[in-house]
Amino acid sequence: MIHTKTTPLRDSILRHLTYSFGKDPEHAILEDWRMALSFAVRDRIVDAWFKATQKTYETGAKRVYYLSMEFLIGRLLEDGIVNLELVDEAKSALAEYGKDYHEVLNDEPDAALGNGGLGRLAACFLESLSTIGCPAHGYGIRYEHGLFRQSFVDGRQVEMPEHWLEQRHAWEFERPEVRYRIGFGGHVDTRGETVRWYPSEEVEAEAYDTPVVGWKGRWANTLRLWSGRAIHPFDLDAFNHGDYTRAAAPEALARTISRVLYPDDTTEQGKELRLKQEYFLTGAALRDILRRFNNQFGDLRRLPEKVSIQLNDTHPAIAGPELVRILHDERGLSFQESVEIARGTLSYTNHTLLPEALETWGEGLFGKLLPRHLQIVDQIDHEHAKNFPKRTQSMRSDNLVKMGPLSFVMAHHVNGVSALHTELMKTTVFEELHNLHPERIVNQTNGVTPRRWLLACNPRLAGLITSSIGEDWVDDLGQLSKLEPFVEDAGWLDKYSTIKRSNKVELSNWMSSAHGIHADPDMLFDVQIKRLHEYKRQHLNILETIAHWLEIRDNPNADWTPRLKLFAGKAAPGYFFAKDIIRLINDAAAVINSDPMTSKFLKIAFLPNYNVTLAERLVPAADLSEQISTAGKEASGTGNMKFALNGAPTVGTLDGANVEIREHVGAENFFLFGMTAEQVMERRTTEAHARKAIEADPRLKRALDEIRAGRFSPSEPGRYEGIVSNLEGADYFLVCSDFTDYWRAQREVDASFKDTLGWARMAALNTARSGWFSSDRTIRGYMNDIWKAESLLEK
Ligand code: 475
Repeated sequence: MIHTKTTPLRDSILRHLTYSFGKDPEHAILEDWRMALSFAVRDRIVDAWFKATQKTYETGAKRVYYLSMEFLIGRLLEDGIVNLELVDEAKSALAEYGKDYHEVLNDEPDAALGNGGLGRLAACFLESLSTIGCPAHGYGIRYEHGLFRQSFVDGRQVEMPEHWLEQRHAWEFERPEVRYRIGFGGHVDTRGETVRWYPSEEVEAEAYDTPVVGWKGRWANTLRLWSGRAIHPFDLDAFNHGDYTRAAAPEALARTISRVLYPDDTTEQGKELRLKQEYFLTGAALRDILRRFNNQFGDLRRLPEKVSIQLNDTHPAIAGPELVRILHDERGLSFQESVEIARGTLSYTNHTLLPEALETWGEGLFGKLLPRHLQIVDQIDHEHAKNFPKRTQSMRSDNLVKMGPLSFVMAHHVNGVSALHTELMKTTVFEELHNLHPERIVNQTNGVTPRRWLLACNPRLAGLITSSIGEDWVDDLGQLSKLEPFVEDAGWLDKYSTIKRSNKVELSNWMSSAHGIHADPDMLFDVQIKRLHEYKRQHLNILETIAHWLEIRDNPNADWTPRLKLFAGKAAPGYFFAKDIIRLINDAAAVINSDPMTSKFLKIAFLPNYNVTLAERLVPAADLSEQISTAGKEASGTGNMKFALNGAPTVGTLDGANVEIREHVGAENFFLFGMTAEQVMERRTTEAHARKAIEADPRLKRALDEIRAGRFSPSEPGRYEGIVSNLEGADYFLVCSDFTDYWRAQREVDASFKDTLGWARMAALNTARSGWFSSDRTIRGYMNDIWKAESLLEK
């Protein structure tokens, strides 16, 4: 083995620039430098990767497989540099060549192979699995186009295709030798006991591997993404007949499967191509898992002992019937035993209770694409009904295949992602199944990786923490509690606030150069960044902002706390209500930002194209974290954790992990408002709840009246009639009912922010008490309670 660790980074960069990219320093463009640095870092990751793989084979340890349709990994270069502790060396090496470290890092495209929370969680989990040294693979799809790029035209969201592979990508290894055939359609042949599926269409899944390195490079796991290709890529006969379109058709068709990520977050569309993608991922992953298992252990009865497969939501739920099909139809085990082995191997995470997110497939479509799987689902359901004759809920009713109940029945554990969400699962969607299988549901509250979400994105704060308590917090985040005594030291608090202020200056400079948005770093930076959704209630935020603006205008000489309202987030292209909310925020920003009477006190900015990289800029600079979903709707949230960790107190409802954040940081360091999940359910049954709330609060009424009158859309006064009448009418997400208390909480924020020292103390306590929200803690929870897997670093 070549010992790259002993080669200085600067030599390795130059070697790659020369021999991997054929450039000398004089002619290298920025991308060449970025690639050369990436390859130099990658060499060292590969060393760790080989060692980890070898140890996994040697010990015969259990392996964990995380199946997910999304991995929102973002950029990888800084992650690698930080985890290998190469920051200083990389900076000085580039400086020797006259290159700026940050400029080189900024050249990397952001890999947006996910929509939001679920995909980003999968990425944090991969990093934590490597930090902990748990042998694991992530399996996903190598989408050619990730989540669309968002821009605004006249305040409206416009979507453009994203093309992260257009620039050179440094991190993946193509594995042309790792290919599997994935079939669709066709017919099922039954001869006595022998059942065989003969698909009518086949595509090939080809593997691409990305190593994922953990803290200090002690371990590295693999993210294996599948790309679609044709088995016979080129129809020579068609070509010879001059039909060039038909000649290229097989290739185009097969590639369509991994062409694009569906941009719908928490809404289910029931599209044929989506089901194909789900089976493509799952089928390829299972073949790969079984091949590896076979080589090492052989006896399929040992599968649950050596393999744990986690299903990230129901998207890969076809794994249940597919595993049964392979074990029973192809390997000859009894149906019963096949089901038991599959269940011993599979576990399922639920990420949302929203009814529109629960996946179902029409049996016609499902049976057309996966005829054998439909039979197997029916049989699984039938056996389950036999064991539980009183059962009323089925995975096969209303001519549908219901992936939630299927996942539940085929998993040995089912988990929610925050304490509240897990309890609600037991009393809502999975009530009956939970009563039949009371041991199955467990909780694993989400977490975030402190390497990316503190050490890398907030180096100033990370530096202060390390100089105060040492560096062990980086992979043992609970140690942040050692900061508590410092919080009583005014000198230390001053350092803490100076850091926040520097982060705000840095963000302001970037906003001004990248977007021409000028922000005063002395304002309170109030941040709401997440997907646009009615349940997340960005419209509650903008309504309060408008009401506040009107009040400032009534009394422009009062001592208002200056605030910058920052928004970012994408709306699903077909979610018109959410797109209207974006436009309303942009329209309100245009009017309010140009009001000379209020501009000292209030500004609004909606930053376009929210992604992981933008979050890394915003989180360290935030003063206030907006987590204002209707209680009972946000399964967990993970942005909420990133903000608390980086010293932005929350204004929020008792929803998802907010509940646990408040318990950890202390009620006095959290701005709570709004109804509880129970009160929400109760309030929905109250007649005309919205009208009553509006009548009771003149501020709310005035804000709604101004929107309706076209104050923010003078050229088209009726533009927001849809939003206003929704809020006055059904208001399913109870924006009006929670408005008054939200307003009160925001005025409490204003008052608290004026007390500079008190605010710094509150922010610092948020940091000191957020140690529990590390994804390392979450992954250890999965390892102990669900996977029964071990770390190979502690052996
Ligand atoms: C929750 N995405 C957050 C986060 O657990 C939670 C659904 C269907 C298709 C594509 N994407 C989805 C989600 O359901 C999702 O992102 N859910 C989120 O998972 C991690 O913190 O509360 O909304």
